[in-house]
Amino acid sequence: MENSTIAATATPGGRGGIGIIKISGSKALSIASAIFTPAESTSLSVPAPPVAGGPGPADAIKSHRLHYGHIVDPESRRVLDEVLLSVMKAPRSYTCEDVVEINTHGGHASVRAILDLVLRQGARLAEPGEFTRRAFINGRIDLTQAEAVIDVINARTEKSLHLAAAQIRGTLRRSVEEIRDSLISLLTRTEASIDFPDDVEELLEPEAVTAEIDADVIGPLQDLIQKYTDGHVLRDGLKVGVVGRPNVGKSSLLNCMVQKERAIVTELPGTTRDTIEEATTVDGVPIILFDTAGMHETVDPIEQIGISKTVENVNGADLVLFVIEADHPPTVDDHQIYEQFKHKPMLLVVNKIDLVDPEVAEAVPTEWRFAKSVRISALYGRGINSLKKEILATVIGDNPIDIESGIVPNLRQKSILENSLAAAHAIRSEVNSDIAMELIAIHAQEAIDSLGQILGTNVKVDVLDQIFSQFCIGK
Ligand SMILES: Nc1nc2c(ncn2[C@@H]2O[C@H](COP(=O)(O)OP(=O)(O)OP(=O)(O)O)[C@@H](O)[C@H]2O)c(=O)[nH]1
Ligand SMILES: [Mg+2]
Repeated sequence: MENSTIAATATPGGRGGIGIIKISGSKALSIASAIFTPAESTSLSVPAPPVAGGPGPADAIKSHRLHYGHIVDPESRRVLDEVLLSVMKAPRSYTCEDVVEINTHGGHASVRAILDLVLRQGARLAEPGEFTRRAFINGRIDLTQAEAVIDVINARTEKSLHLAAAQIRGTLRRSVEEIRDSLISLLTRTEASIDFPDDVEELLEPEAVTAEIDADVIGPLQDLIQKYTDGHVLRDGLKVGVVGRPNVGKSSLLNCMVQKERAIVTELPGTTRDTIEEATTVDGVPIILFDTAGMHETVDPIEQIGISKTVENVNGADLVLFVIEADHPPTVDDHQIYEQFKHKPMLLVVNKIDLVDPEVAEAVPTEWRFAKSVRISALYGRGINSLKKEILATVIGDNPIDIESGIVPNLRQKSILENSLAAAHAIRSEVNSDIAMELIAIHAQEAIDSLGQILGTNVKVDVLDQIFSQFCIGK
């Protein structure tokens, strides 16, 4: 266990109904005793035994209760605020350490003053994610569950929340543990056959072992990797870049999709100079839309910077919406934009259909290849629902995301799963090629160690630093 006692504000800064200051560590109870005055003398403590050297007031604080009273600065005797204080003694707490939470009136000054007082009493300010990191270090949760805490905090839709909540309950952990157990069993038998070569036939009969690796290791690993591909957009959001010539209606489309006047729209070409990002939700899937500077040949240095930013941002998107005008045949600039992004999944969005005869289909160059083309009027909000449907269909396909299983690995976990899969394939080919048992053992150990990095059993400190730095302070 860590020795230092940490403290932080657990609620967002600014004005609010309540603000919560969280303290965790061996001094949490004594700090609480020093600064909290219960409204009734009996509410914080049971009477302390009068034995010299016996337990002090902190030991006598009742756990898993809410205590009503005031925070009083012990030096100045000044009352800082009226509060509710909750106490959760180790190990039955979030961090498995003594935890105290002070519920104060939300407001910058009150929360700040109490946190300062707590720090003056010997706590130190918590690092981002340090409470959750302690829950992990102290063995209450594994690393998949710790990472799911970030996902819960970041969840933008009910579906994303459902996935994160399932992962906190340990769905991914259980799948990974099952695969690891199979590998451990294989490793044990491999090591036994190294020690007792006469029993190899019986311990590692190639056909049976191959079938076993396929069913218990390779299949489940492939399944988990596929689940990332199918479902990561629910957690990470779908990045959709809107590109096109100046004035085709990209900003109008963004505004229409997010239903607010987010980007400036004018009849002047070159209105949008910078990439504008806005989030929305389609059918429970978070979508992050990027409106971009109109692309064309230009000598204007500001526009040129905007255009190179467009290319950079849109290259990182999951899907490109290429907007053209229904009332203009494609221009040289349109062709160049198509060439620039044709390597990406792309939808053609024909805008301004209100300006053309609905019976006449616009000319689209035959060499242009798109997942689909959708006709819209961003000005009048026509075709937007079909466009939303096509966005999801293009990226997710016809199969709805299986959120019931509750398992979608994140990018870190997925690349570890891929390493484990490579090691599992290596075991499979060794088993079938009569090569030394030692090599099978090495690959099995490799796969076991990889999976341990998902669970956090053998993960490096810098990886942990990187994971927990994504948290907010106070979690
Ligand atoms: N008639 C019609 N006009 C539209 C439609 N969509 C956009 N416009 C108009 O087209 C003009 C340009 O719209 P914007 O949304 O600013 O175009 P943009 O592609 O963002 O332009 P830049 O930022 O300059 O690259 C504005 O006058 C819009 O009102 C549409 O569906 N129909
Ligand atoms: Mg614009």
